[in-house]
Amino acid sequence: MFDSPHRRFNLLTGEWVLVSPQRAKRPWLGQTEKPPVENLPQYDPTCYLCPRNERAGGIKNPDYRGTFTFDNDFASLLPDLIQGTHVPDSPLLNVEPERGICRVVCFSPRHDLTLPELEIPALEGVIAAWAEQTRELGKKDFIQYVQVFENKGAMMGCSNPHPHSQVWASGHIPNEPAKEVENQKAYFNEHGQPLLSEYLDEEHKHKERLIAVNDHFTALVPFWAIWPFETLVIAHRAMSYLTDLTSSEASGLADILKQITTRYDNLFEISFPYSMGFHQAPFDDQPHPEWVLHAHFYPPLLRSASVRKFMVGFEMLAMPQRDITPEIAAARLREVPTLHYRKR
Ligand code: H2U
Ligand code: ZN
Repeated sequence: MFDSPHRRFNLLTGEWVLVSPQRAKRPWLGQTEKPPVENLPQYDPTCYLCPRNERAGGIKNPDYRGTFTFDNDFASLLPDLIQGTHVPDSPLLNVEPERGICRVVCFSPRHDLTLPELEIPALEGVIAAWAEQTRELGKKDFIQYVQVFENKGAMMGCSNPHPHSQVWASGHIPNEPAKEVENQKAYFNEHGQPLLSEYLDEEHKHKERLIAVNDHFTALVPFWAIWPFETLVIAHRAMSYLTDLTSSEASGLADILKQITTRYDNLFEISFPYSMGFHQAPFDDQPHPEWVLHAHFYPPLLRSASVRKFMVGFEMLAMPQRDITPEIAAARLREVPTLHYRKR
């Protein structure tokens, strides 16, 4: 069945993806990408994220040693309630004001180290910083959702190789988490168990989509993956927020993040681009027994370091489509060495 065109259902979003395995061998004469720059300096005097350097607006970064978090100087969301937003007098022109807070979390003072190259204690520090931002922003009365994410690589529109992530906290629940709330709630109400816990058990029975497993987390290629090497990192215990992680679970998450990003880099022996982020439950003053903390990795690369997948045409107008099957993608990610190529 997995050799011919079929569609698979994404339990989290309630949407279908078209899989066309027979198409994986088509020739490519289209755009190719430049490989990411290797051999970056440990400190770059022109980088706005390196310690002691100046950012836009003249603020100077401290001489930080671990992680460093600051308010985004070009924030997309602002905390102040602006009175007098122009509201068109028509139900067809629907608009509401949106408030929020945007921050940048630098992973390390080192300009040249990415997640897979950080040692476990440094990764635990990054997870602690994300959890602290979640705690601090999630308790504000005008915040309903805290989105932690990393854009990595120029291909994903990341403006600076200095390892960093972002936190956007917003007054409304954004589209993707909103779909996940709805679908996880519906499943929990019907089955009395969290959707992702049951899905995880199912994947552990089949094993063919698993990439990395430890006591507290599993990384796998989801059955309904859209991006060629998309992965999902799922907590073994149903929890709502990064702040719910025990210290051994946080160490387990650090280990899984290191394993999955190392495998990504080793796949084409480049610093692998992606957008990744955590999906936590909303801060809407309701219990979320349906929620299982998880992270999505969406990498754009398809068959080599220089050929990316474009979400165009049928994908834009109809539905997402992929060529190589999630099972083949998982096998390729399992095949690569576990030691980072730059350490070999
Ligand atoms: P990305 O490259 O991942 O998009 O993130 C960089 C962020 O850093 C971006 O959101 C912010 C940009 O607004 N930034 C500052 O806050 N201060 C600066 O001096 C430059 C960039
Ligand atoms: Zn830097």
